[in-house]
Amino acid sequence: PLTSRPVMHIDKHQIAQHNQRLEASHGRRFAQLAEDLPNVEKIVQQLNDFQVAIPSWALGTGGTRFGRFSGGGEPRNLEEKIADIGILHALNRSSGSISLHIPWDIPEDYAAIRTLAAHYGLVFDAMNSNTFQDQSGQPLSYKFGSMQHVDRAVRQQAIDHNIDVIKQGMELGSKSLTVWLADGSSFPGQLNFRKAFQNTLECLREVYEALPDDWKMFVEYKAFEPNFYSTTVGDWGQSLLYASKLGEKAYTLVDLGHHLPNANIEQIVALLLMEGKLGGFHFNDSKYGDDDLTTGSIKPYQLFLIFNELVEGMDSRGMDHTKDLGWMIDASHNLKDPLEDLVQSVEAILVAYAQALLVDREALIEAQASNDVVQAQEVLQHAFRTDVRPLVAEARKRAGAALDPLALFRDLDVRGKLIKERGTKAVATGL
Ligand code: AOS
Ligand code: ZN
Ligand code: ZN
Ligand code: ZN
Repeated sequence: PLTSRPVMHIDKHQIAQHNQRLEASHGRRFAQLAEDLPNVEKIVQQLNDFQVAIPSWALGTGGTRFGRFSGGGEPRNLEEKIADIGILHALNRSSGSISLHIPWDIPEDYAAIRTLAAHYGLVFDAMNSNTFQDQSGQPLSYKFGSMQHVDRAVRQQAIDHNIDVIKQGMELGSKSLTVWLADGSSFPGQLNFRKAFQNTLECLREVYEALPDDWKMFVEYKAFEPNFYSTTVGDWGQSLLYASKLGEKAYTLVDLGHHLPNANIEQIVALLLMEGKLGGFHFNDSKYGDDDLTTGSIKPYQLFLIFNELVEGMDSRGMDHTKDLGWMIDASHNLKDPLEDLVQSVEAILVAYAQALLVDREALIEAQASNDVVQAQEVLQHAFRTDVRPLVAEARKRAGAALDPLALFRDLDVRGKLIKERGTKAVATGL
């Protein structure tokens, strides 16, 4: 129930004032860039339409297994998580949806939660199930896996949970279920790989059967962690195998941090798209493993190359950039203010997308057809090295958002106000 309306919110006047201050310098930089771009209006519109979902678990300070250092003012419940994303969306108008995690976010009153989200202009993105932890009062343990488990009763519990998550999502207007399984083994001999796969497939099938017709199921893969010898949905091949066997509503989900080092993610994306089996993304960045760092903070060129494949592949299949794939951030913030980190991540995603939209497709096709390796590289790097930030800022301005969301966040002392409203008490959130 909406007992208290949050005190902290950003209004149109604050944004207009902020934009007015920056307008002269922004206008100059945008005009200069626009002069050289034939299709600038179209690109700005595409940037305007692009929305990235925010996971409910990314709004508090994350941690590692060694510790967690809370920053204060963190959301204490689902209502406050929605309010935080409302703040973010007011600043950038590019993060108009929230992805819930069950059971971390069980709504008490679905209608009230829907109303609150709508108040901020937010909708509900993919629902996330959790069979990687034991919840208090849960009859059977997931210590040795969930859907892969040797005991049918444990598998049934995992199936039931996922079906329950679908039902909760239906109440909220969500249209997809993301299944990430921690299942696997940490020592050779622990698992029969084939049986683990078959058990998992059988469980996913039962969940798939419960999926409404207009829903999608995303099968997320991950190379390792928490298991360190094998993972039962360990790579895109295994995920694609499950998704293909399940049916047309099942897709592979790519989390950028879930590959072995140096994997060519852009090639994976291209082939999954070709097969019509790419479902969506979890954006983040990493140096080593599932580091869950700010998107674009470590390997911005890789992010651009991924978007380059996305734009090329989606356009060649006639797909809608805004609706046909699930775009979500999946990050954890150990050092930064979570909201500032998310502002940076959304910006990085839009920058990479804008750069990909700039790629001269015809020139690239020509270079490829004539084996002109040098020219092919030039075409891509020309787009990547263009400073597209004025395009992204212009798109924000036209959407009624802030030219510089991070600066406005700080000018308004949003975090200070949230701390006043909510206190400094640490609130444990997700992973
Ligand atoms: C775990 O490593 C995966 O990235 C999941 O997508 C996600 O972090 C988890 O489901 C959060 O609950
Ligand atoms: Zn993920
Ligand atoms: Zn992950
Ligand atoms: Zn991650």
